[in-house]
Parts: sequence; structure tokens; C-alpha cells
Amino acid sequence: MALQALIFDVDGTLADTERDGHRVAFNKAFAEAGLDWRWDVDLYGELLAVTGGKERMRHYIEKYRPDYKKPADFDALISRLHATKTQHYTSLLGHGGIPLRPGVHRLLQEARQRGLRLAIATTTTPANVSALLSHALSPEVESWFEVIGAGDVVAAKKPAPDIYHYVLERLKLSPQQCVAFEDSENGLRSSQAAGLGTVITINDYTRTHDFRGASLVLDHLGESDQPCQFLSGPSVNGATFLDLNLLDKIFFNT
Ligand code: XBP
Ligand code: MG
Repeated sequence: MALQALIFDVDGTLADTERDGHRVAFNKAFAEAGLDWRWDVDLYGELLAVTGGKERMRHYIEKYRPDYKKPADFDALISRLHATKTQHYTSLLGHGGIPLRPGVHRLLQEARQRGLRLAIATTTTPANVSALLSHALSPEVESWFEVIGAGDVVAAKKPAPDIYHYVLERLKLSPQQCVAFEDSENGLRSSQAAGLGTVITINDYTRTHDFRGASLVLDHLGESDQPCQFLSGPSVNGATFLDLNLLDKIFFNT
């Protein structure tokens, strides 16, 4: 069976968006709403255990702010905060922005040249995906992705496999024909449960996660002038970046 498609997670995988992007946007939304909720870098790392911004805010209140008296319209408050946070996040990407991680653009281009199909499977809001791709690369890049599975299109977010099932169904491919790219344990649990071989690129928030079951773990995808480290997986014979030939060898023994 040959490789047909690459499926990418977004936050932490395409770009390091959490610490200086999502976290900052949440804090701005809280401050504007007159709330004393404040997520510092370490706390945010703990909160990332729960995927999805709305779910993360609810988890914060339950676990860290038992003193907080929920208003009668708490659900509406969470929705409003999340909408404001999305506005802050997308405008933050437009101002200075957050670059794609090393090797991402290179691998996307290589996949397109080779006629591979591309897709996205993420927990984040669709507007955030558009903003990241158009500001980090250009507005037409979104159209490179045949399927964008994002946000609330499935009821159960990662680590549930639903978003990968959603994407695979729309691609009309089996998991054996695709490779997933993730950065976190929740992401790996999700892709693994959908039956996908998975490449992990770690980041500062996820380097201590449990990546057992991943096909390959790297610090990033690497560039010819920016070698990556292969942290676990099969021998790569001195490779310094991940390209499609290496991916074929690892996943399809070709
Ligand atoms: C990352 C997430 C998201 C973002 C926030 O998902 O967990 O919740 O932190 O996005 P992934 P929203 O790595 O799968 O892209 O606030 O839009 O939910
Ligand atoms: Mg991620």
C-alpha cells in the first residue's frame, strides 16, 4: 500500500501557537471581561491537558477556581469569552504572527509536488487555522488542504479519535494510506485510536509527554540547514531532516 495523504494537527505541530498565541488571547479576553482569570506559562501547560478552548475554560473553573460563583448564564459567558479570544488570537497572528515550525513548509511543498493529498485534523476553531496559514504563508495555502477537520465539527475532541475519523471519511482513505503529524499525547492518542501511524514533533509543552506508540519522534521536521534530532523510532542512517523518501521507508518499507 502506498502513502496517499498527510494529515496535520495544527497547534504545536504546524506552529508553536500555544504559549504566545492562544494563551495570550485567552488572557486578553479574560481581562476585557473584568475577570481575574490569568493563565501564566506554567499553568497553561497544565491546562493543555484539556483540548478545546471552551472545554479548557470550564476545566480551569472546576479544577482551579472552586471559589468562583458561576453566573446563571455561564454557558453564554464561556461562548462570549471564546469568541473574543478567537478575535484576539486571529488578530495577533496578523500582527507579527507566529511562524510555521522548521520543515513544515518544505514537507507541504514536497507533498504537493508528489501529488499527495493534504488534510488537517485539529481541535482548534476553523478561523484560527485560516489565520495561521494565511499569515504564516499566504491566503491560498488553505486550499492546499483538501479536508480541514476543525473545532466543533465533532462532539468529542482529542484524545478521542473522532476528528481523524471525520477526516479519513471525507478523504475516503483508510488509516493505512495516511500518516498523521502531531505534537502532543492527546493528539497521539487520537490518531492512534483512529489507526494512523504518527510522526511526533515535540515542543516545550509536550517534550515530557508519553509518546509510546508513535512511529517516529523528532524535535522538529528539520531543514537542510537546520538539522533535526530523531528521538525515537527506526534507524534513519544519518538523515538530518524528514522528507517523503524517509517517510516512505519508515512507513511503507519502500
Ligand atoms: C489545540 C487545542 C486548542 C487550542 C485552542 O488543538 O487544544 O484548544 O489551544 O483553540 P490541536 P480553540 O493541537 O489539535 O490543534 O480556543 O479555538 O478551541
Ligand atoms: Mg497539537
